[in-house]
Amino acid sequence: MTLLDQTLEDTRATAAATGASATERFRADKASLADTPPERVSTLAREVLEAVHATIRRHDVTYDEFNALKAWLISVGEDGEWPLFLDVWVEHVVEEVNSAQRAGSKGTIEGPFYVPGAPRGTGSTTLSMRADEPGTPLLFTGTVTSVDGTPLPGALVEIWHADADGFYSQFAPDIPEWNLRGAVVADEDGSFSIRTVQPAPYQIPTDGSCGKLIHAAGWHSWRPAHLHLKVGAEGHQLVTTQLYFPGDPHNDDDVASAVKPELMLDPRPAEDGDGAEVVYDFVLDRATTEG
Ligand code: MBD
Ligand code: FE
Repeated sequence: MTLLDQTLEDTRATAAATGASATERFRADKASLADTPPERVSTLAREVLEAVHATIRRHDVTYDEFNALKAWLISVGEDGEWPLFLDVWVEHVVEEVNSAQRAGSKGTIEGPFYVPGAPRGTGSTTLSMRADEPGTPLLFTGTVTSVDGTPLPGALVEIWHADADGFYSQFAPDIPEWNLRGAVVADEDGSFSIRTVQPAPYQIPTDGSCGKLIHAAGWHSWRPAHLHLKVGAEGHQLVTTQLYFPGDPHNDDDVASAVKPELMLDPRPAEDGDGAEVVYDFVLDRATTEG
């Protein structure tokens, strides 16, 4: 590779660069091991392995196929794409079983690109963005209340999303650190207001191991355009969610299976004529008292 190729390469959001950032992020925030009793570890590991064995028997898997799997698993790690793989193809079921008891706002998967500690405003905020940030302006307002209807002043609404080219700051090169990432503290009446731009649909990197699987299986690599949010308040359960835009061709076949009808926005042309505005209210379940 020449120096010029190297430079061109470095300015793109390669699978390996994105994967390395996502892996580092995961290790910093979440990699402490759950204290799982050996009986449960044994049951879960055995059942996963039994499912693999059953698939091999049902389809008479060959040694060539077994070796292709080994090579692919090795490369997922080398590309740093385990966070991507697990969040795209597994997390939605973990979210499903862990939110089944909730009465308040629906959540969905977090995905690999959340970063804690984004700049924060009070009541209303404009997300940090470049002077020439591409995309349709979006005014997003709403309230945060408890399941009994009580407004939750001081609730924290965190938001992060891709830009109008489908890239996330801190996971793609040449984007300012906190671009399109921010948080707002709800007012006395539980209301908040966020100015941003509409994100583009997100494509899983095609040059990495997850992309290779998608290509080999004849699947597609797209997530519909979405806003990510975490909404939390004292004494209440944190909701991690995503909101989607009507009309996106991938709302019905999200590669990450994370769309729910309750998460569809209803944007209208903005009153000031510039872009779109949308209202979405969050309802939080009370924190459970038992651990
Ligand atoms: C994303 O933006 C995302 O939200 C998920 C779940 C996986 C990959 C990229
Ligand atoms: Fe995302």
